[in-house]
Amino acid sequence: MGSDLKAKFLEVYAALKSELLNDPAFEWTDDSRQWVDRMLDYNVPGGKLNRGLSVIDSYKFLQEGKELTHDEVFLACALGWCIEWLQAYFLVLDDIMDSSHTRRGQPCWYKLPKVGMIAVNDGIILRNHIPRILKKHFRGKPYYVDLLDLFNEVEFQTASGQMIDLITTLVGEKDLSKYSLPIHRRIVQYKTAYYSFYLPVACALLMSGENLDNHVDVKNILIEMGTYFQDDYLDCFGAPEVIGKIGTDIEDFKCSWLVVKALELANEEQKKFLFVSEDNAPHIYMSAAMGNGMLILENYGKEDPACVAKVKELYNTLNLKGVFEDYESKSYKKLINFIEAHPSKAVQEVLKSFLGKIYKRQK
Ligand code: DMA
Ligand code: MG
Ligand code: MG
Ligand code: MG
Repeated sequence: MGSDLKAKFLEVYAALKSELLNDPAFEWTDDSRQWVDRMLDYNVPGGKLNRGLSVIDSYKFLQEGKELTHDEVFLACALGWCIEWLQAYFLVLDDIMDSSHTRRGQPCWYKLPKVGMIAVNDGIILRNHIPRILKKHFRGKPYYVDLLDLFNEVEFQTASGQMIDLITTLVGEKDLSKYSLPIHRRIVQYKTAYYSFYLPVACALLMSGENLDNHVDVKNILIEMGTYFQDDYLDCFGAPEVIGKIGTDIEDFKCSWLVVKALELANEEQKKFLFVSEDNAPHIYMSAAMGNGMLILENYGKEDPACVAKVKELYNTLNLKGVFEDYESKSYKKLINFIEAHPSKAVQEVLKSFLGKIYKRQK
């Protein structure tokens, strides 16, 4: 994908932003317009833009090499931006809920002194921009209703994923016996796979005049992909200057792939090393495999950097890096086999292009 396309994509961002800042449904003042302008620039375009750009990419594959018209490029970009807006909305709120510090190489929006909890309403504004963009540019299209329905469905799935991600960590019920691979997969499937993997391709399919009910197989492969390629590994082992954020999964007691694996692989001694407190008082701990215990963790889910370091130390002792790489390459092979079994070459291209972007990614 050329930098031309990215430049075009960013041009469309400027056009959409300008429409939103002049939305006739609101009586704008200089202050309010400036606020939204700044809020959008801070939160919407600063990411990798993979999801947004994938709409155009996928749409091209589905047109099988046919040159796209100006109008088609604009519409595909606009749908791409709707996904980026959706992500910005979820991330602004996610960073508050996860007590995160940085995002995309800058402080999280809510961390700015002038913003604080205004960020909650900004999240709602971001979310409201999506149907406004869709109405302005897609109202007359035969697939308009399906598009609205798609965004609604995916938003619901994502919010539900966020809900289970959050309630799994409830303080006072720090029971690690529920931290299993199936629960982890369920969280990732809902909180990221639908909006990151399925949504861009579904947008391209709708624009191509397809009925989504006829593409359940594509959806299943994409969800499978999204479930394997989560960012939990990067949260812990990614370089903050590369991923643009400081991971907080350990502090937040998240049901991350790493802790699930650690519970699966650690022997009793390693757990003791990890879970015994400073004063060496004995604590009860049980492995997830034992299934019924309350695990009192001394180090997981604590703000203290020394505790976080101990957790990472155990991850290293267990060679979770190597375990992840192995898991990643096995998942890749499995997905390639799924994809190559698909009857349509164009769909295969869409799926392979997606997989290529995420395999062995550093950010
Ligand atoms: C974020 O999950 C999910 C959505 C819907 C944006 P996360 O908290 O694992 O993301 P990150 O690690 O980027 O904060
Ligand atoms: Mg987060
Ligand atoms: Mg989160
Ligand atoms: Mg994460």
